[in-house]
Amino acid sequence: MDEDSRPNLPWRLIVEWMSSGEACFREVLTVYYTGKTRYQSVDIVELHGLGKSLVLDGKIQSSLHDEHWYHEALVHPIMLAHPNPRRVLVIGGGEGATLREVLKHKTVERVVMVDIDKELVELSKRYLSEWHQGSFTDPRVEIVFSDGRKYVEDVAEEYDVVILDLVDPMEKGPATRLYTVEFYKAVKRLIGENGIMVTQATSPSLTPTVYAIIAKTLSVVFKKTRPYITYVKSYNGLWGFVAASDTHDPAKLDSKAVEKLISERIAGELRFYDAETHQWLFSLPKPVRKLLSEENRIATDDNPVYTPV
Ligand code: SPD
Repeated sequence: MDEDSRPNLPWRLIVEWMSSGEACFREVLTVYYTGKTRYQSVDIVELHGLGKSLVLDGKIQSSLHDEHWYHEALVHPIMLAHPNPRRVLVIGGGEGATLREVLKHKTVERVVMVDIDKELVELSKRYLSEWHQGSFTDPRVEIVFSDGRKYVEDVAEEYDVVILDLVDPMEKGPATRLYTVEFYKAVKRLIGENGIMVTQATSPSLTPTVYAIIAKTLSVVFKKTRPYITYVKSYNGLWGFVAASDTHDPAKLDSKAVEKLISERIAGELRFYDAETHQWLFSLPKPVRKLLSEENRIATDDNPVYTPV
């Protein structure tokens, strides 16, 4: 295409495919880093409307504009639902923002973060200080570079809370085996009857079937599963999570309880999560409830669930 016939679009764009027929494009204002690790492509860029952003394999993972909507929603409801979360396991979360939120809880004595991609964590330390805010060097933290599935299957340690801060289950991505019934059974072995886990669960608006299958899969392993949602502009829609436990259910915390727990147990600023937001996260609209109630498929190692692109 010659210079004069270009459409009226900025030239440096990131194009993120939602399905085979839908994409979202955003102007790239600055490139801080672009390259490939052993596991994935990594772009750290300034995007129009989102600010500095981490993009893995072409998918925006978090941006300064609203990473706190995602990370605070992922971490705080289950941490507060557990009566005394001392030992926490985080799988994924290479930016260090999930660690940052976990470490705000005064009860926490030890956090193990397992990420398969050491190069990504090194890049985060160098370029994403706004996300980790020094969390990687907190004395309560141990970082393990390993496959999360293997770690969970092999480790003897017990945990109160497990947080799965993963990339989506893309067919050729590194996390597909972290969304299956076999994996969730292995997580249950680590947290026992009294623990609680949460996973990011893709989008009820963009990939509704994937979201519903993840929720259904957890429901065959745990006595209580609680899907919930937020909105994340960086992900172009609603974003889903599923909390699971044999004992605890974050949706049972009323506003008074959340307010009290926040003031007793959390040190540091919250920019997204509070008692009112908690109630909003767990109020699912009718179509999402219908979607979840009608799903019967589960994801297994032999028949995993994938996002469409
Ligand atoms: N489609 C983007 C999904 C991102 C989910 N994982 C985010 C990890 C951020 N720590």
